[in-house]
Amino acid sequence: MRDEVFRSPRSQIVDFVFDESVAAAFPDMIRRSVPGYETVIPLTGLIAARHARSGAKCYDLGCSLGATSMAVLQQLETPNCSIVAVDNSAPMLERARALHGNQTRIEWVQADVRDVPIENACAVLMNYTLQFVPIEDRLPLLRRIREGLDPSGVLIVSEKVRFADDWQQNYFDHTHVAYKRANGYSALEVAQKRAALEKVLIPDRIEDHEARFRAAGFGRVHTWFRCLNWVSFVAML
Ligand code: GEK
Repeated sequence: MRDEVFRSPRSQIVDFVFDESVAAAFPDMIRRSVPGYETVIPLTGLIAARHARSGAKCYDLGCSLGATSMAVLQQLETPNCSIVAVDNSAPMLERARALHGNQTRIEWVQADVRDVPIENACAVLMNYTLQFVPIEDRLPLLRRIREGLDPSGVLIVSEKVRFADDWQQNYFDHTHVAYKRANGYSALEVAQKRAALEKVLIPDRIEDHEARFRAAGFGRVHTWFRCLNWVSFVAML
C-alpha cells in the first residue's frame, strides 16, 4: 500500500505514532524514507546468522512488520535457534502476525523494548528503533542487552544520526529531503512528517553511539554501513 499518511494538509501536527495507518503503509514508507534500508535488512540477517547458536535466541527489537526477523530466518541454518520479535505497537504486531504467523521459529511479543527480558541471546537486532527510545533509557537498555548476550554474540543497531558540524548536518538534511522528494513525496508530506517526528525520533551523533556501546560493555564497535545520515553499527563483547 502506498504511503499517503502525511499527504493531505493538516491544521495541526501531532506527534508521530505507530498506529494503524502507519502500519498499513509501513513497507512503502520505510523503503522511500530510509536510504539503504533495502541493503541493511538482508545484511542484518546474514550477520546475525553467523553468530547463531543452537539453543539460543535472536532478538528483533522494534520489529514492525518483521522484515529483520524474516531476513534472519532466511539465513538461519543453525537448528534449534529461534527469533523473538518485539514491538510495542499493537497494529504493527497484528499485521506482522498476519503476514508471518505461520513461521514457527518466530515468537511475536507485544512489549516495550525497555521491559522485555533479554536472555540467552546470540544476536540482538535493533534496526531504526533505538532512535525512538528516550535518550536517558538508551544506555540502561544497551547494558541489559550486553548482560543477556552470549560472549560470542552480536548487537546490530541501525539509526538516523546527527552531526556536530552545522554544515555537515545541513548538507545531509537537504540531501535526505531530496531523496524523499525523488521517491515521490511532496514538499508538504516531507514537511508534515518532519514536524510530527521532531520530538519522537531523536538522533544521536555517531560518536555518542560509539561511546555508549563502550559504556555498556561492548569492546568491539564498528560501522558496517552508512548511507547519507543513516548508519548501521555492529557491537560485540
Ligand atoms: C524494520 N526494525 O523493518 N518498544 C518497542 N517497540 C518500539 C519502541 C519501544 N519502546 N519504540 C518504538 N518501537 C524495523 C523498523 S521502525 C523504524 C523499525 C521507523 C517500534 C515502533 O512501534 C516501530 O514499529 C519500530 O519500533 C520502529 O527493520 O519507523 O523508522
